[in-house]
Amino acid sequence: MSKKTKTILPNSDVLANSIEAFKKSFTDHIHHSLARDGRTATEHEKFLAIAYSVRDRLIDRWIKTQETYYDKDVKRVYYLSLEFLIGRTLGNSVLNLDVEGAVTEALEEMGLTLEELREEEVDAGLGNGGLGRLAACFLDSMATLELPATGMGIRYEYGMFNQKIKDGQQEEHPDNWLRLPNPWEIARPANALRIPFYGYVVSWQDETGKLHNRWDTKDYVIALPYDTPIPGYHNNTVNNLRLWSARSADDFGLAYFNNGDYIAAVHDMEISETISKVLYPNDTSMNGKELRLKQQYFLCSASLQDIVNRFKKTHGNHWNVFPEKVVIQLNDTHPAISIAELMRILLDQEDFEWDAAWDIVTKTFGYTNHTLMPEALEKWPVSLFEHLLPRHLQIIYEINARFLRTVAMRWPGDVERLSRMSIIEEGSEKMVRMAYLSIVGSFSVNGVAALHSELLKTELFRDFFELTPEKFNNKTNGVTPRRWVRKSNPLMSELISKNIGESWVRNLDDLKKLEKFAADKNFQKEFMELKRENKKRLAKYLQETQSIELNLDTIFDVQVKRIHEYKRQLLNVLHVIHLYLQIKDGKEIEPRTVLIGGKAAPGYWMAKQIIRLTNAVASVVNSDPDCRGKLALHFLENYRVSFAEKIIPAADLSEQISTAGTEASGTGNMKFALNGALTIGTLDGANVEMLEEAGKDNFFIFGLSVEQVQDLLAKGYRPRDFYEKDGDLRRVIDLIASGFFSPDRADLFKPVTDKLLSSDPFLLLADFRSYIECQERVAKAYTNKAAWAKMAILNVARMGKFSSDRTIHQYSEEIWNTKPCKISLK
Ligand code: 26Q
Repeated sequence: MSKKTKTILPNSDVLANSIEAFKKSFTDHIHHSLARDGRTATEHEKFLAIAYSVRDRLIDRWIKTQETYYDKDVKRVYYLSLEFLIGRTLGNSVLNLDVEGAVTEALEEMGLTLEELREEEVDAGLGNGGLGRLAACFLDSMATLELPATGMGIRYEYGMFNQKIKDGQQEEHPDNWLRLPNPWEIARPANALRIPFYGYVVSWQDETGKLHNRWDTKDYVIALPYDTPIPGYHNNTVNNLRLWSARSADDFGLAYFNNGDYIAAVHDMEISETISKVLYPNDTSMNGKELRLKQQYFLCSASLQDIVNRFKKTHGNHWNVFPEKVVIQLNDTHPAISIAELMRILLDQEDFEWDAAWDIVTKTFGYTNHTLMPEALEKWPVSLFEHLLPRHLQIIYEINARFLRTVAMRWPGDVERLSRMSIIEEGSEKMVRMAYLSIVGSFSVNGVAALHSELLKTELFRDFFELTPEKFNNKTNGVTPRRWVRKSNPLMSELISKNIGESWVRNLDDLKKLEKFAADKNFQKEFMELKRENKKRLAKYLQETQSIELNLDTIFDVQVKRIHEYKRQLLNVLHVIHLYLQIKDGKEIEPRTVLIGGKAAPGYWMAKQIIRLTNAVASVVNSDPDCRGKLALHFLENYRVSFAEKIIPAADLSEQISTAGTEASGTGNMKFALNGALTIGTLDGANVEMLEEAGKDNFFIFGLSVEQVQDLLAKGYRPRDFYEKDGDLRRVIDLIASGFFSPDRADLFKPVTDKLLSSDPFLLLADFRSYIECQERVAKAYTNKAAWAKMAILNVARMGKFSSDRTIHQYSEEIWNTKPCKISLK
């Protein structure tokens, strides 16, 4: 868009936000976009028609936003991520556009409901869990704060798999989410780019003796961008999420075509399109497959070409201002090859000298780390790089050589340190350490909660912190209050707004004003009533979709998140078995419904065993008449964003029980607390900061601290000692080991108990007693409804810090140096 081109604004009459205008849009789309009439349109087509009607109203703001950024030549932030776990979009767009009333009324006048049509939308499940959902919350906050931001990712044809439980075990089913049209995306074939792979490096010297390199390759894939509008809350900003889809190059099979093997040529074209075919479903252990590295480079190359093209359109070759106009945030190390890619562009295409190029690169990138687990740290074989990205490997070697020289100067003779800090790990198979590349190539390195960021400095990246302490900082995660409170919990939102006004949706700290109602009997009553309504809504949904019957008069004790040993769903199950034994002993317990949900990585055997054990215990407990009305356990199938929106508002108790020092932050913990659940948790990740905000009287903390965990491991942890000392623990473990929960295969869960007794790397047995006692305090607290309500209300009132608006404000001020840009529609 040049300054001279005038934006052509559509007929404002058509796009008014009145009830009548929405009705007209809807029927127009049923007719002209979907070729149906009111009688033949399916429910899904009705969803599409209202989605198109809403999208129409985003378009002029979207165009205007992008035009304003260009005209004002603002500094932009690009958020690069292999995952954007968006979920559904209709409800969110309707809310942010402030057309909820009109859309609801328009649909009602046509005999439809927004709530029902919303259920027709399939989740955009383009992420695994926390990291992907964080990226989605950040998009909402960046648009709400009017920041010139663009998300860049991959348009996977298959997102996170759909989970089915068959005979108690997880089955993975492909998520073919694009089988139905995606009304939110717009393909931009005009902006497609070529992505090279493989080939070799050609080097030559010019007359002056300067060495030049060029990456020569015949293998290309086309990156086709699809844009999705990201509206801010009640403002005119509509940012862009650009997702790249792989297409074969037109001339791909030229050799075949020339030989007349047309069919073979078309068949081969398929192969290049596999790059964006499927999301890798593992979220902790890294998966060293070539296709994954291809996906990463595909995203990085496409995004950087796009970023550089946009920069050059305004600034030509004035590269010195690049870092003043562009900042790129790396969502973990997954897009870290961007660092080598920008170097390659500057050196080989823009003819830069090394130092000048490196100066620009290291002023451009920020890196966010999301994990302390060593097995999740990305490492790629040098041999794979050599084959796929030979020029990048050369550049990484040069970055490393120069970097190690600075280390050697600072610590002369410390060869140990050089090998520890090297970007290239030596060994039988040489590896590229992506985290070290990210640290060296970035001006900012951040963790995602205070504790996590401290541990990065003192443990994982200690050497790097010693060298460049100024790079290290913390940005505690947050969640968007629009989706996770205002939209998912309309009843609580209404109660809050009725008492303190609506400002909290944008300024979540305003929830503080609820403190004065915490002891108010009336408010407490309304608060507990709406919680019960939310429990009823969940119960109805579970009844309809999974034939699960819930008892509303029990504590809803919920743990939903990816299944991983470090998150300790197994500790939760041990507690359920303990309660079961209590009931069998004739003891009275506070009635409880334990809900556990989440996906296991398909190749993670132990995580799948935990699901299987949960279902096995559930079937015993739920069918035992002694447990009726007292204890129930259910595994919730296919946990995903849209399901979370129903589960979280219904929870009384939120389980955040990872071993201290393992969960970087957690974000589900924040969502639960903001929805009026109390937390039972360890001193891990963001729990520490939530406790600080809520106060220790309003938080159920148990277990070893990070220091205590470290001490115990240092002096030699012997889980069997805990087993032998604790009779309750012994009974629970023995019951599982005896085959009680697997009568057809008595040894089925032996590997689970054996691991607990032999190594127990996540210290379940060490924390068992403390957990049980804490759960007893929870049960006791729940008997006093007024006291419970007060604690829950205080939690809501004091969780303002955990808005992703606060997080993004800090990224913007402390890392990006970006400024808000108001969008005017005039
Ligand atoms: C890496 C290489 C190859 C294949 C897959 C991966 C991969 C993919 C996803 C590795 C890790 C992930 C996801 C990590 C993740 O979700 N981490 C979570 O991030 C949240 C947001 O910061 C935190 O709140 C959680 O504590 C953290 O576990």
